[in-house]
Amino acid sequence: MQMKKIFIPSVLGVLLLAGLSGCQSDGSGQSSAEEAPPKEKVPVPKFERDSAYRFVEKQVAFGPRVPNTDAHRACKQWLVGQFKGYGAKVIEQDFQATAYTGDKLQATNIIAQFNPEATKRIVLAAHWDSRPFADSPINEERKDEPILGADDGGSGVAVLLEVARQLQAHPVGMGVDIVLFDAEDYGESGGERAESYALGSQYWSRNLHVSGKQRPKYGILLDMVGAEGARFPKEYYSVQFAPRIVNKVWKLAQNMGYSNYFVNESGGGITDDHYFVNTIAKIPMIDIINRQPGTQTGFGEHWHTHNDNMDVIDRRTLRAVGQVLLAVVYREANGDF
Ligand code: AHN
Ligand code: ZN
Repeated sequence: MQMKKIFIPSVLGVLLLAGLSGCQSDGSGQSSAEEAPPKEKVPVPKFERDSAYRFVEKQVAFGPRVPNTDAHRACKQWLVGQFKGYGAKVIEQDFQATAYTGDKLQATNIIAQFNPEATKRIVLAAHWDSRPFADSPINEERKDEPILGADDGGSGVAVLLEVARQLQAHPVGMGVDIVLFDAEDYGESGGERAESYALGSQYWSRNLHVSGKQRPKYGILLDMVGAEGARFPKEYYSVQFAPRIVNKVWKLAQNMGYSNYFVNESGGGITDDHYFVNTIAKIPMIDIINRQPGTQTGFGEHWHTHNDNMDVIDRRTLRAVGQVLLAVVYREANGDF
């Protein structure tokens, strides 16, 4: 395997460098017989949890990002500007969707491409809209008002923004498509109609921004990845559609010391954005999603309530997820994932 020479000087100071010396020659032109063949460790940038935390704060400061509102439009402009600032090619995939309420939603999937020409690609996703109501069955107050969605929406986007910032600082030899789906959370609660959710990912899956050789090999969806004490069991549809990816990501996370978050358990199926990417686009995509066994909803207590604000966000959770994601990306690019 080749070292990427241009990569090394700019990043030496900040990378997790374990094993880099294994690639260096002693000048003799031959390796000693006793030494095991040098196993090259992949340098992975450090995920800055404070930066990710600020990205959650920034989104929440716009107010609820509900389609057809000023906050939604303003946040979109900010997100597009951030990705452009990180050197990504940005596609605003506008679409109109009809919600189960009959509301016509003006919506936009935001796509940030790194190395847009590369044929080896993966996709990282989250939803950037927030829910127009606080209709959790355990919530009694202001049920018809939109939520801030610090965790439900904000956290996944924040992690991906920090990943994008690292992709600019430490260019990677592979294509990465970051896709922020819109209109995920305008769905009917408690209903049988799960397809009332995830309108943006349904649209994207029928109108991919890439085709042919540039289709992503697989994808990773983040949903509610910012709360204190988050637990990520292996979500059922992820295991059905992309078992190898699930198992590799969880094993990697556990080896990195994050087994408190990436628990070795099977979780129930969630009709989340990845469900439609798997079934419509036929791209294997897993979902990293916080499930809490002790609660009535199976999600965090703050889920679809007005408590989904900055108070529930824990930098350590953001970092665990973000650092695992960076490890996946940089290892995959090196053929070591
Ligand atoms: C359903 O409840 C059918 N899907 C949940 C997906 C979701 C909502 N993720 C965050 N908010
Ligand atoms: Zn939600």
